[in-house]
Amino acid sequence: MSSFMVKREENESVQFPVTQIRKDFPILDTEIHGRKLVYLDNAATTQKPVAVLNALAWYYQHDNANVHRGVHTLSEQATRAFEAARETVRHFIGAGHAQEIIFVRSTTEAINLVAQSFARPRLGPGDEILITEMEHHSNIVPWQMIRDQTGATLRVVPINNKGELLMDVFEQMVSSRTRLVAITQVSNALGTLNPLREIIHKAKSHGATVLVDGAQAVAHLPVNVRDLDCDFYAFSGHKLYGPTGIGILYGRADLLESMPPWQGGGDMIRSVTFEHTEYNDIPYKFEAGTPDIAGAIGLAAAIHYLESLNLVQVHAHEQALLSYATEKLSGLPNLRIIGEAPRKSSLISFVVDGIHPHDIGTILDTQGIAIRTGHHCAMPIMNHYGVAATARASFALYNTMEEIDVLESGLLEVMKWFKK
Ligand code: C6P
Repeated sequence: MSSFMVKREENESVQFPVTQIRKDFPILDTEIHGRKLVYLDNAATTQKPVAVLNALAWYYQHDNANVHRGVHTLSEQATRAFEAARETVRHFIGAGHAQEIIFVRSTTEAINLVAQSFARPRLGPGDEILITEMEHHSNIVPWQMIRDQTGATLRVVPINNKGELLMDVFEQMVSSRTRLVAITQVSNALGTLNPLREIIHKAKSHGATVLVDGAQAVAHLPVNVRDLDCDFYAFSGHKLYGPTGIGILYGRADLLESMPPWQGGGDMIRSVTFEHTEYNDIPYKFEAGTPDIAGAIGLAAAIHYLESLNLVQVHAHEQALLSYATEKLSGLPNLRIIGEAPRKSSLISFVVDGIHPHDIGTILDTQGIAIRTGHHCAMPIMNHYGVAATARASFALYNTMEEIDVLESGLLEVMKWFKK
């Protein structure tokens, strides 16, 4: 079954062209240990389509120059392409203005920017930052640093054993003391899709600012930051079929205007004397130094590619993969799925009694199957479930039902191997 029907509306089915799509990703033809690669580590990073590889090569072959600096033609071409990429991102996430899109290195850098530039100057003793038990370390450690730097309190909304946020506890915890709610849209360790609208609405009714970690969401479901009504939204290009080294911070213009820059250097200034520096406008105020120009252009190419496929259909395809994988893996002996929230995005974490996740990952690799094993930079989640690590298969738009069958057989092999 290399392509199959996905339900888009109740009465409408469309063929998701996965066989065709796979041809856009040359790396998927790779053999690993003599077996066809089955790449199921997409939550760590996605593979890149030819459109992205070509955009990078084209930029370096035809347009390469520094941006915002030169009057020469190449610099103007590079600047045009870089700013067009910003506009592509703006449109993709439904932001109101291109100046609300800041190019950063990654989700991690985006969150640290908000921590240091938004939270640090504003927060003090008595103020509270609310995060959740299912956050990635990138959305925990920067807030611990702010807690230590400002005297604010860091509070953590717990989850239940299915991996859902305890919304009643959240409602009790959020108050007029809550200055910031920083929450993931999709958990990278559990797959849980959080009820963001409800959370943002509640947080805002208490006057809190909301940052959404969209690292695991933006490649899998349509995102509109204005519909969500979040204040900040962070994501990484490399989980969205784009290059590594480029990420996005969306921030509401009025908030960005009110925030000091967090790094100084070229491009973020209007004028400099030894006595005084006048900062540039947003977004440049937050983009000190030469940016990852090729990365931004590659990210825009990835977004155009994804938009050409229709994210609603991509989401339906990945949901079909997730339910098929859940059904298959649930049937395997001694395998326990970690994270069984009713609303999940495209990944499945699991443990097998008596077999360390690293052994599962290593043996699957000998069969050409790439999954991730470990704590997934979400150690508090591991603590919640009393495990040191999990194995995780995560899906992308180019994965197929056959690959899930291969994963299932691979896991049966691993289990046989350990019975010997
Ligand atoms: N999760 C994973 O395998 P960076 O490294 O900055 O691109 O993304 C950080 C990050 C932030 N939030 C969430 C929810 C994430 O999943 C990640 C990255 C990878 O799960 C690498 S640990």
